[in-house]
Amino acid sequence: MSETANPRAVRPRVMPLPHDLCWMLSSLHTAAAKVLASAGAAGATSPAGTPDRLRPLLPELSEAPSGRLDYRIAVVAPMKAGKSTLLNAVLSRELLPSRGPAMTVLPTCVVPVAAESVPEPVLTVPGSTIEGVTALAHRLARPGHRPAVATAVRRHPQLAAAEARLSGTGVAGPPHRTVGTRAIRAVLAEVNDLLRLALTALAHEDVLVQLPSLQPPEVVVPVPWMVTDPAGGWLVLVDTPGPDEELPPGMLDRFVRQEIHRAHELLLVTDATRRDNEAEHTVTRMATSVQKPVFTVVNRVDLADDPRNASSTPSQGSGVRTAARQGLAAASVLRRPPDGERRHEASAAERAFLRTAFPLDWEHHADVLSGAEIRNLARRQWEQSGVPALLDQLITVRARNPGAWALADLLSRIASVGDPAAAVSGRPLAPRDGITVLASRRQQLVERARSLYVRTPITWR
Ligand SMILES: Nc1nc2c(ncn2[C@@H]2O[C@H](COP(=O)(O)OP(=O)(O)O)[C@@H](O)[C@H]2O)c(=O)[nH]1
Ligand SMILES: [Mg+2]
Repeated sequence: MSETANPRAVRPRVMPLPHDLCWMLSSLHTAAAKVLASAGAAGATSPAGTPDRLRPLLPELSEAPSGRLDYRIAVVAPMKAGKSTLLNAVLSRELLPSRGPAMTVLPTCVVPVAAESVPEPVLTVPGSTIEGVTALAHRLARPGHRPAVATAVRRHPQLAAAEARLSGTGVAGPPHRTVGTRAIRAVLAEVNDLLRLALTALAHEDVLVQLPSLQPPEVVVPVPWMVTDPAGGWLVLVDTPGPDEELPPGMLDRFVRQEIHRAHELLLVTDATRRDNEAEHTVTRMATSVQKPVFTVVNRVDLADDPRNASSTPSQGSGVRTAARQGLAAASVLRRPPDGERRHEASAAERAFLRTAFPLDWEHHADVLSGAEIRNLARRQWEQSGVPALLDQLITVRARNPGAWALADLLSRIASVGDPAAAVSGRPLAPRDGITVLASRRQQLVERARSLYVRTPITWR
């Protein structure tokens, strides 16, 4: 794989998990491989179904001894609940495209890192995704498809820019690598608009079959709340499309299901202004049908007419209430501009913030308030937005030690396949039986990890 096709190539190198854990993980992997190798052999005593449950864990188990693991949190929600805006608020910059009409089609991975290690966000689009998107653009540009494209744009005027790019000379896919917030937002918007145009104009063709093979682009983003780079791996936050009211039902569900399946944990965003609707039920069902922790955010509380709606946190797991747009506007003012960032960009952030804080007379406030006063107001709005609570309760603790969180998850999944007590009754296991060895190595790892991460609120099982 070429360097530019590999998103991990731009992640900063991080400290691996402690050496003895890596060594123990290596022997755990060996034990698991032995259980699988002996499965089906005459006299094998594995509990029924063990190989089938263990086999899917083998890729992760073979990766684990490297000591650098991803911990994935998928952000799921009905469309327009504010997923992209909420992630932007967490990142303190307007990085992921967001707007009134539906935007996100392709999931996008975000890897937060310390501001010191990467000066500006870097987007990498995997080679296979570039090829897939370019092929779709070529198909859309064929003269035979023009009427369908024109009809799609009449229905969704926000896709006019995507149509215009098709009629230029030489249809090009997205670049492998893009640096800088604004350029990244533009590339992601172009990719998502093109895919939406393809889904709308070529709905009768096999576009849907191709879509799930597109790999998510990945952005490595410096964030103000990380002082040092993560340890033991990387936190990956995944922005997903919502079940979409502007596309036929179920069209993007496969993307969402795929990301829910790959995630360790889910961040479920609901809309305080539109509770109890079908889209919310669909997403909640998807999220709760898998046995994964769910953290819930009720967003847009600034717009909720009914304070009872605004104050309700859903029944699943823990949660917070947010006003993501307000949080993002405040964070954009508070983020220290990197050296060389032009002054007019800072004042654009201040104007955008004042618009959210004083919708009716923001221009007056822009005239009379000093920069320091605006920052003070932004600080207060940031605190009230609920985004700091989301950072405190869910994100920063995982971002510090993503490897340990991923390890805890892996070990608990192995527990369910490697428990000797689950052996078929009446066939006691010999002490050297593979599954017993696997279970005891797993237990040793749990005990060692528990003592190493005693200050981290991880449940080791
Ligand atoms: N008033 C208000 N608007 C919001 C909030 N969060 C998002 N929005 C707006 O809702 C629209 C859709 O947001 P977006 O993040 O694209 O939603 P997504 O489809 O879930 O990713 C955008 O116009 C956002 O500016 C919020 O907390 N309050
Ligand atoms: Mg979105």
